Amino acid sequence: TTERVELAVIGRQRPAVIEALGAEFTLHEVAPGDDVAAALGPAAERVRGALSNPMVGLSAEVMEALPKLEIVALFGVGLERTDLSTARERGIVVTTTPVLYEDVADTAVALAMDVSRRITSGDRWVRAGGWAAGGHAGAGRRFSGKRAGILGLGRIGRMLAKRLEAFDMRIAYYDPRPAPDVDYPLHRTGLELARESDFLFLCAAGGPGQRHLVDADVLAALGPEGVFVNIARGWLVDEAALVDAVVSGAIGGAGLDVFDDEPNVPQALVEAENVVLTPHIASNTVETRADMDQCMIDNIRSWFSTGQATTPVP
Ligand code: 8YV
Repeated sequence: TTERVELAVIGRQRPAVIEALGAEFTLHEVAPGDDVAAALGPAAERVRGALSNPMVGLSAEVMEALPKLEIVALFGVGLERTDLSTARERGIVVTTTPVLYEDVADTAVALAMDVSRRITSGDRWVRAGGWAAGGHAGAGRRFSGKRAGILGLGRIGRMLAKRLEAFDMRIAYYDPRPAPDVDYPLHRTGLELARESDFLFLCAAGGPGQRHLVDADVLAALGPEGVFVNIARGWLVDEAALVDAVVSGAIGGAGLDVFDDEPNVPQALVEAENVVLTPHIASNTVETRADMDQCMIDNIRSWFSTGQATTPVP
């Protein structure tokens, strides 16, 4: 009999992934927050693959606890909690699911338009009976034709730009690595970009040193008519400064899919009328989740049958 390859399942994974891989591999599920080495016991010595997600990732400590680890498959694209340098040293392959960019870009458009045209706010008002009571809905601000600033012109930023072009927006960007193949004006800093934007979209992947990339100064530069959208990561923003900016009117509004301490959202944001809040759903469509499932399954299967992953991090 051939021994089955053993995999550690870190954090919650989708049933379709568990079912498909469980038919071919021996899975050891580790509950979120549990010590991986302790939870796996002697199996830690045998585990050759790990499944995780970007918000949990795979730390150097966990890699250390898994001496035979060959591959880490992440359900998503964020790499900030996975120790890439340890993985590189050990020759561990890290894979992501690079199939979600369109949905995330769509969500950025939806949030920006929702805030500026007061869609969710209007919905609340209709449901609360404000319209039937004979009131007048307050005016929003135009979305089309405005100046869009994209902070981080990676794959999400580029797909967002393409969508915003259809709304006749004037697009500019800031990225520490300038993109030679685009015509959009590049600003030297995020602050400068914010100053020249009506809508500021945070699309940065976020590496070391990017914490609070968007701070009080950037928000002040965006200004009282400006709208800030975040579909990247909460920790890239000084959330206390964002709360201040929204409450004081230093910015016009914000559309936020990600937060510093998910699932906790600051109460001041919950109470703010000029803010739209979504629960980290930018990539959460039936179609994309199914593609992400398949991507993860393909990477693991392919690695253990051919020695090649399908979507490794370069
Ligand atoms: C997912 C994400 O919602 O890809 C990422 O980095 O943050 C999102 O796509 C998340 O990874 C689900 O675990």
